[in-house]
Amino acid sequence: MSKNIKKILVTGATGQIGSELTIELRRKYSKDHVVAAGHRKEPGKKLLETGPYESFDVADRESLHKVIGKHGIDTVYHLAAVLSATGEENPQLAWHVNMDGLYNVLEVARENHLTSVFWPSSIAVFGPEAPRVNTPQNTVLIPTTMYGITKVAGELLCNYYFARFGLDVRSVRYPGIISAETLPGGGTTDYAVEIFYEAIKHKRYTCFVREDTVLPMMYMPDCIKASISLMEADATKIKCRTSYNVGAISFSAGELASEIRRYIPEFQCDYKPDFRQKIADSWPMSIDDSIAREEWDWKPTYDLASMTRDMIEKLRARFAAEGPG
Ligand code: AKB
Repeated sequence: MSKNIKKILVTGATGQIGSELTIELRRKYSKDHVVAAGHRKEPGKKLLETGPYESFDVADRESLHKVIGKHGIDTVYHLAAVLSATGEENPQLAWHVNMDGLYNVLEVARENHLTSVFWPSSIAVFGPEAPRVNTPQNTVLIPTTMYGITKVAGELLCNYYFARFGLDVRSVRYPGIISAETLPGGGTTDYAVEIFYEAIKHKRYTCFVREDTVLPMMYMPDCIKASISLMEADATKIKCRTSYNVGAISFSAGELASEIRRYIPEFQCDYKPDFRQKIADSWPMSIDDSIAREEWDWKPTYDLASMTRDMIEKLRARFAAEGPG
């Protein structure tokens, strides 16, 4: 455990990333020092049994303020957000949750002199005008989704709070995250997780993007590593206060299906693109993360083969333990 034990609040702790990040932070810093927070979704047993849990809406500043005071929080991982596909179905909700939530976290952090804030941005900050291959850290940011717009505005807000108030806000642009614990909800990259569940359970999947759709992805252990190692890096190394590109793996939906077929040869995947195809087509296919690698030693561990092997092993073990149904 580190010398200065942090008191951490994780918002969005019932979500895909929050549920695993909370457990890892509890393992690393002691379970009583990491408060999980959720709102709409019921917390799982593991989250409730391993440490404190609070239920509140982060868009309600008073509740956030109270929780920060009650637990003596000094660090916030602010993950609560509406993702890209839900954001296109309900842009007003995306703006409200993503912008009011972030603004509240930054304001409460400023007022209470918190030590640091982590907030994830996304590859959704890039739009069709940015180069799609090896997309650079600094390029034109004109996203065409409400989610992407909230992420660009959020990056600028974080940069402002650092420059104007000295708040230590740090951020990475998450690609699609693949994981075996909690399903994602409402994202464009969700197919890359659903495909595993369906391949194992039913040996069939209908993918909502075209077979040749290539997007940047990352396996959960690398996502957790990126988030925590950025937060633990010496402040002098962090030159970017908007958000860092972090790359890991890029593959097409068809390549993922073929990799899964190495373990489930009878797996059949067909493709019926819906409104999410347009979102995917506006995003990068691969990411240039050389600045994160240089400044705070970012390096992913998993490639397509090792991620697929691990996902299949984990899900098979979980489904076997859960039994039929
Ligand atoms: C989404 O698909 O909306 C997210 C993201 C890439 O930020 N997974």
